Amino acid sequence: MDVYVDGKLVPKDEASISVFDHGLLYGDGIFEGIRAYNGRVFRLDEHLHRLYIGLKVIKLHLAHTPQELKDLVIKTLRHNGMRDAYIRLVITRGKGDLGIDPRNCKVPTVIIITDKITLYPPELYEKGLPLVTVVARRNNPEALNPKVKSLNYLNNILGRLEANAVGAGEGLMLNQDGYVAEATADNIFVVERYAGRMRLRTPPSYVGALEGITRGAIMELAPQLGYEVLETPFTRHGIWAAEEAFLTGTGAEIIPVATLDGRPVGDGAVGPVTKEIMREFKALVSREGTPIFPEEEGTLPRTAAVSGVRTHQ
Ligand code: PXG
Repeated sequence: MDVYVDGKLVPKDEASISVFDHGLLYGDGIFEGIRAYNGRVFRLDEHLHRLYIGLKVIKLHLAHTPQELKDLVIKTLRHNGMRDAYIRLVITRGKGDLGIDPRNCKVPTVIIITDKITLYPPELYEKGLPLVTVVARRNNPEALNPKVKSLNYLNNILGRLEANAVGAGEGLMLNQDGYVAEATADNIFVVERYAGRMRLRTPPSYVGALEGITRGAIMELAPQLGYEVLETPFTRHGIWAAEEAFLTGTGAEIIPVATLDGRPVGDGAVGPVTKEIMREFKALVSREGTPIFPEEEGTLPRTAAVSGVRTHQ
């Protein structure tokens, strides 16, 4: 597997950047985690959109246009002959000197890694994962907005260390006011019963959550399946009171939550709404996406939609 770095594709063991790169020295940069399923990159334009907004916020000017970057991602996947991949796109401020001033960095570093995917163990998708509330609060949006997928992940890593210490699958992060923000690397949804029907709720991004691409896909998909989605703040009470809860992320996809802080969510089993959303999300990723090998289009059988839900593209 070759890695794209600084304009070249090099074997992964030789891929390197300078120790003076400000991505390393200060976490000064933006990244994306993207998935390819069976020869198609899921929501590549949405990932690039989020990336370019992040770059704009941190005033990191990249000479590449989104289309050029998109072409480079596809080129790297084609070069490596990869149909299923976890793609890590990293843009750093580039090489500078030992001062934090970004003006020392003349050329941004562009890295594209296309690797295999490591998933949560399959039994967690069948039984749900144990989630624990961590003491570390999610970054205050006034300090570093969690909407920016920056190379500064220490806030989340501190949360993950707490979750790991008690053997939990993920850590639930609250914001400064005690509202549920997100998990350390995933967004959260609850399924609640209201007026005899089930509906979904997820924290709005202003509470302190990344606007996840998977979250966005679920917010589009759920209404097509007849579930209203509310984007309003809730505390842990909203999880205690919920029938079901699940996490969403590019790596995890949709993963059910079995317990919060040792207490079952709903009846503790994976609920029917979560199961339906998991199934429909699988169908969605297999029917849409940017083709890596467009010459195959029309010859490849596209997996049929499970429920005939409208396609995105
Ligand atoms: N919140 C945070 C803090 C994240 O880092 C998500 C939510 C979900 O967003 P997406 O756009 O992926 O639906 C993320 C994404 C990993 C890994 O290797 C983490 C993410 C994505 C891919 C892999 O742990 N986090």
